[in-house]
Parts: sequence; C-alpha cells; structure tokens
Amino acid sequence: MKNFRLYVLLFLMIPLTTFAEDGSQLWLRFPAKHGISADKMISKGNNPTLNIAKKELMNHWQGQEIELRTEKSLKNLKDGYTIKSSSGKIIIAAEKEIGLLYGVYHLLRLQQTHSSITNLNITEKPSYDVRILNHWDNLDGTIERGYAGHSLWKWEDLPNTISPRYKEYARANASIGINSVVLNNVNASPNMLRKDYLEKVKALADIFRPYGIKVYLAVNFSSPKVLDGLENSDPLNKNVQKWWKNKASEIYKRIPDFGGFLVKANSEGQPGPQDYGRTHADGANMMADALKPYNGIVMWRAFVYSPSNEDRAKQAYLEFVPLDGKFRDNVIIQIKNGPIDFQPREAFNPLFGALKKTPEMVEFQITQEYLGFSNHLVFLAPLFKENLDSDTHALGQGSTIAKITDGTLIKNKITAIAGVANIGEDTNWTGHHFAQANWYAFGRLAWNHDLSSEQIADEWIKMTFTNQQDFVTPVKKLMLSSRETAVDYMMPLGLHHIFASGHHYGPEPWGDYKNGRPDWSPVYYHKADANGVGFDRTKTGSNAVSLYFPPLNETYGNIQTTPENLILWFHHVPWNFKMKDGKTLWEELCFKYDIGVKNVRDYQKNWDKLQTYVDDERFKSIKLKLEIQEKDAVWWKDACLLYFQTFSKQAIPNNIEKPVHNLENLKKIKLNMGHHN
Ligand code: BDP
Repeated sequence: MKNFRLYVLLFLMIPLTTFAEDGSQLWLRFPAKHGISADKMISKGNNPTLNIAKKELMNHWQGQEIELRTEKSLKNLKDGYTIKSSSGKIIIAAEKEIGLLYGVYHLLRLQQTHSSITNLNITEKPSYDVRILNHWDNLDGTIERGYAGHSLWKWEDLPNTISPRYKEYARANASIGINSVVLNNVNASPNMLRKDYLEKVKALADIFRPYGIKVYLAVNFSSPKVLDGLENSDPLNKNVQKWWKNKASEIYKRIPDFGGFLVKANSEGQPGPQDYGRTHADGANMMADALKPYNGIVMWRAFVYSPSNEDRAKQAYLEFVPLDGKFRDNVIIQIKNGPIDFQPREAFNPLFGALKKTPEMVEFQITQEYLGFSNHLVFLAPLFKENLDSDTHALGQGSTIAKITDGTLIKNKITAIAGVANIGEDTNWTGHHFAQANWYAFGRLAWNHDLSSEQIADEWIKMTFTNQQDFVTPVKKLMLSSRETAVDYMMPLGLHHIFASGHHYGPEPWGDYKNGRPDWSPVYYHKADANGVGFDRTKTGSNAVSLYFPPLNETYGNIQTTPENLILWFHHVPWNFKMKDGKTLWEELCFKYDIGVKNVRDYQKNWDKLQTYVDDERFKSIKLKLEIQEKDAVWWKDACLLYFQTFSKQAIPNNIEKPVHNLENLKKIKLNMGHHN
C-alpha cells in the first residue's frame, strides 16, 4: 500500500517536474526544437559575442538561411543593426558584433511572437547609449528595496565560484538591449572599492562582456578616508584627487572597459562634497578627472534634499541649476522621474530641461518600492512613458523629456537612462511573474522610447505566456490599466507619499513624525485640514510651479487648468471643489479609491477565466498575488477614506462600498519590514 502511494505520488510528480513553468526562463521561451544548422549560417569571425549570436540561432532559429555581417558603414546606428530579407536569406548587419547579437534577439522575438518574417527591412538605432540597470544590492547579500529574494551576486563565493545565473542574467539583459549595470547600492559601502572586491567585480565583468554589458559601481564619497585613512575626502584636497586617480587606474587594469561611477552624495545621510563646503560640481569633477583617461563617466544623482523649510519638490532644482555648465563633459546628472521619490504618480521633475549645458538622464524605479512590492501587479510601461512623453517646454513646445535626454534637442556627449532593478535570486527573478514585464519594459524603452506600452505588453505576453489571442487580449487590457488602478487605490488625484514609514508598503496617511524628519511624514505631503487636502505649490504656497517652463507654470499654477490627476500635487483643494465630472472633490476621492478596488476584483475574475491558457504553477502564483492585492487595495481605500473623512466630515456616498475596517484598528497595524525612511 505504501509503495503504491509512492508510485502514485511519483507519477503525479512527473508532469510537474517535466513541465514545471517556474518563470525562470523569463521571456526567453524559444522552441525546444533545434535551430538552424551551422552550414545555413554565414558569418566571418570568431568573436565571443558573435559566437553567442550564432549559438542562439543554432539553438532556436527555425527559419531560413541567415547571414551575419559587420559593416563599418553602419557606424551611425551605434550598436543598432539592420535586418533585411534578400533572395531567400536574411541578412543581419551591424557595425559591431553586439549589434548582430541584438539583431538576432530581434529576429527571435519576431519568431516567438508569430510576427511576419518575410520581406524584412528593419533598421534599429538605440534611443540611448547607456541603458543601465541600477542594482541596489548590498555586499552582505541583502537588497535595498528588493522584493525578489537576496542579491544575485554571491560576493562571498566570487571570484572563484561563478553562479550559472550570472550568464542567464546577462543574456536576458542583452535580449532587450540593456548594456550597462551598476552592481551595488547607491548607499554604497566604501568596501566596494577594496582590492578583493574589485577582483570579484572583474569576474562579473568578464562574464558580462560578451553580452555587451559594461559594469559600473556606486561609490561612497568618503572612500579615501574610510578605506585608506586619508585626512579627509575633500574633493579639492590633492591627496584625495590622487587617491581617486590611483583607484581608477587600479580598476581599469582589471576591467579595461569599466563604465564609471554612480554617486549619491549629500543625500539621506550619505557623505559628499558639501561636507567640506564644496559643491556637487567639485565632487563630480574630481571623479570625472580620474575616469577621463579611460573614457569612464560619472553619473551624479540629483536626488538630494534635506529637512529644511524648502519644499522637497524644489530642492534638486535649486541645488543643480546654479551649477549648470560647471561639470566636466564626462558627467551626467541622473534625475528621478519625479521631484519627490518614485511615487505612484508624480508631476515630472522640473529639473528636466533646466540644465542646458549639462547632460541629464532619467532614473526610473523598476522595483516596486511604492507600488506594493512584488505582491501587486502593476505594469510600469505607462508610468515610464508618461514621464518620457512629458513636454517640459524647455526649448519650446515638443521638448519632451525623451527628446531632452536622448540628444535630439540638447546635443549631449553622453545619453543614458537608468532603472533601479527589481531582480533577485528568486527562481522567477522578480518575485511576481508580472514584474518581469517591468524589467522587460525598461529595457525595450531604453532601446526605443517611441514604443508604445501596448506594443511592449503585447510582445512580453506572447513571449512569456502564449500567442493565443484569447489570452493576449484580456491580459494586455489588464496590464495596461494596472498602473492607473494602483494610483486609484493608493494615491489618486495627485496625492503622494502617504505610505507607512520605513518600508513603504501600506497606508499611513495619519503619519506625523514629529520627532523624526517632518519631510518623511505623510501629513507633510497631503496637508489635510477642515478646508481641504493637497500641497499648495502655487504662489500662495511653496511656488514650486514657478520652476516649470511657461506655459506649464501657469497651467499648474491655476487650479482650473491643472490636470485633475495632479490636482492635489499642486493645490490645496477645498473638499467641496467641483471636479470636471460634477462631483465634489470629496466624492471624487471616494469614487477613485472605490474604482481602484473594483478594478483589482475584475483582474481576479479575468485571471480566473484564463486558467486553461496558463500552466498551473504560474496560474496559481499569480492568483494568490491578486488575492493579496485585492486585500491591500481595500486596506488602502478604507485607511485613506476613513482618515480623510475626519477632516471632510462628509459621508461616503451611497453608491460606494462602505469601509469594512475601522480606522483605530488600521492605525495599530505595524508591519515589521524594517528600513529607515
Ligand atoms: C528612496 C528609498 C531609499 C533609497 C533612496 C535613493 O526609500 O531606500 O536609498 O530612494 O534613491 O526611494 O537614494
């Protein structure tokens, strides 16, 4: 009997083990059959990158003969490529081998998404030169704001033991055009620059190189003092300058194509040039000079703010605009999409377009610090696009952030775009299966910011799940609305930063950290009172609207012309203010929270209907996550409405689901998730 049970058990396990769909393959689910044979592939040379391209074709390409060709004349495409059909075969051409590899992944994508592969005439040129992931990984294996397990980098085992996932990671990045990575947290440990760690970094760089990926490091400004006992880390101190020069030479000896440094200075307690009365430009230039002989760059973050009387949304602008023109030409200013901090929706950062002589790059957050971690399904392409497509008016109409940063309007020597990675050692890499789509979307938009969210979702769904239209259509719909849904159940109408302190998971609009930093308090951001709610950033308030170029300063400065999805970002709005649909602000707020919850419930119903199209493992995992998302959405709605109701003193409209929680109980919830701010 016992044996029989064992057999039954084993029998049941066969399909599971054979067909397990654990998400580890990401979007790279090419047919298991063999690909093209070597004699159907024409290519000269035997370069490691080219060899990967050929191997991918031999393993996965089911179509006709292919020629891979490097052509000097294609230099203007940078690491782009052309794919052309020509008398029965397909020719992929590029200036460099990496372009050929990108072309191969493009072709495999066409095959995987059942797109036409006849009469091809494709020319691709990347929007940005540096398409970079920022890992916020610590040397102890934890990840700041990481929700997919521990760090992929096994620092203790490196450089001798090499995890097979390093290569898989590099391949996944190459498949979407990501060509750079910062390995460590912006809150950087000085130890990152120790000799033994540089050996480890070199090991990773060697693995990534054939996939076209350059390694960068986040550096701690105090490194000279902390690591080697210098008297200080003052950027104008000759010894300090020399220290950085030596460090650069030490790095480039090991890693000749090392990318450069990412620096968070004088922000949230990190050291920086201002500790010595110097400017951000002094600090950045010192490092830029050290990296210059090797063509390295400095990505200097504009995410600086301190607890002062000045509106946090203005601080980066006020700090950096006076420094325009003072930076070396191998410095680029890395700016978060919004002026606060990766909120579900922010106005764009007014610093975009304000620096005319200094290259600027956008930093997005792929990891969902403020969007339900790896529990909530939130497709971020619409958020990224909303920012890139925002018209700053800096150089007249049409000065979108995309065009300001990609070299179209301001001729930058360096163009770049960064995304804070959501990758960890979880089997499915990102915790939530759908969070893979955000890694994918970042890469695709870094390559081509003109792609639509819809096209990206379409590709990703087909590659990751199935081409069956009955699956693709509803899932696409769900993904495309998911970001707005999250905004609705968390922070509609321009509300922001009303998260529980520290971990930033749930709601805490009542948070008022009198003994901590007021600028980390939710009440600082929503300013609810008997009259209304919202942050007055007009002339009568902080006047942050004045930092925007005309006509946006007027548009945002006037409550009637401010887009309603940002109304509480820019205005303190009376509870009975009439919204465009005729509702009062209070009613609209109730309606928004409610619709957010309803949408998540719809996602659940729709997902359930799709069971037959998805393997069991992923189906169940996603179903469970949606259950959490639904509970959280109700939690958000109840917490925010019950709390704001104590100010509005108005009833929740009848057609809106009544809160199921009680405010006093909600206030008692304390999640033990650590973290400082
Ligand atoms: C905030 C995070 C914090 C980061 C910081 C940053 O809460 O953990 O260190 O941004 O970007 O979003 O430097």
